[in-house]
Amino acid sequence: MPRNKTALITGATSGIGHATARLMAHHGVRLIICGRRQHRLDELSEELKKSTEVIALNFDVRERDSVNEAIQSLPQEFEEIDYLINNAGNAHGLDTIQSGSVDDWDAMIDINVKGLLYVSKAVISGMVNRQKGHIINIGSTAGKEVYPKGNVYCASKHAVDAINQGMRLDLNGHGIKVGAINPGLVETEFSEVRFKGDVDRASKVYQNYTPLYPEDVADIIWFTVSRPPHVNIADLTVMSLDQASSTIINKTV
Ligand code: NDP
Ligand code: 8X3
Repeated sequence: MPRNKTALITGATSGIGHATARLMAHHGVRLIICGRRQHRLDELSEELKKSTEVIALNFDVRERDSVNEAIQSLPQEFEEIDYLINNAGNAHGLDTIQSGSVDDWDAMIDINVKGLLYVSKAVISGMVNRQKGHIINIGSTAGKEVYPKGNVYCASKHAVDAINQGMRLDLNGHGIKVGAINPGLVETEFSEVRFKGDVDRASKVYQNYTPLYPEDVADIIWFTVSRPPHVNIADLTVMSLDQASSTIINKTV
């Protein structure tokens, strides 16, 4: 009997990654859930173990050695990763280029760009050896356009867009699907992180219109991995009905 598919999801402790882990568990996918908040990894593992096999890996995607050690520590039965969901990431701050914090810039480049590369590097070699796999890079509408005060976050997501294209070119002919999903505004902990724990300010980002919810993006990720073997969703942008661009949102007030 063929074994169930195995997915490695970064940023599974919250938002889009958390919803994706739940949906994949529902479909019987074996899961490697990743994040830094151990209590969240423990809670999610307990929940998902009722429907599938789960391993939790605690590492910071910025730490190249930790990334490699964590992925190399996987038991044999989890070594063959079919789906890599490169989702971990955040915005840090919303400031003009002249007032932005260099620490915030470092965080966004180190996590959203370099972290994604470190995890990909650790997983792609096995995919190339097996000549199969599927990588989904979570980009953003911020990787397709630039909005005021979005400067470095937008740059990091434009980098994800370029990396997604580059991966697809280089992995062509190796049986590995590569595609990006670029959501607009999704109500998660994203804005709480961007505004450094200011919950009031964060909640206002999603008020007076209907944003996307993490489950909406999880559904699309599932659609993407469940296409026939010859179909690769290369690049998909999704916004809520109320959003037309990063700055045009149909708000009631
Ligand atoms: P959340 O803040 O809810 O989730 C972010 C996840 O990333 C958490 O699980 C967090 O886990 C993980 N993470 C953050 N930093 C690190 C790190 N240094 N090392 C390891 N894991 C890390 O946000 P979303 O679910 O919204 O974001 C997920 C992805 O979707 C991001 O790439 C984001 O840019 C993208 N996106 C979000 C949109 C939105 O409007 N929400 C729209 C478009 C794209 P932990 O803290 O436990 O490490
Ligand atoms: C997250 C969406 O518009 O806040 O990538 O940058 S936005």
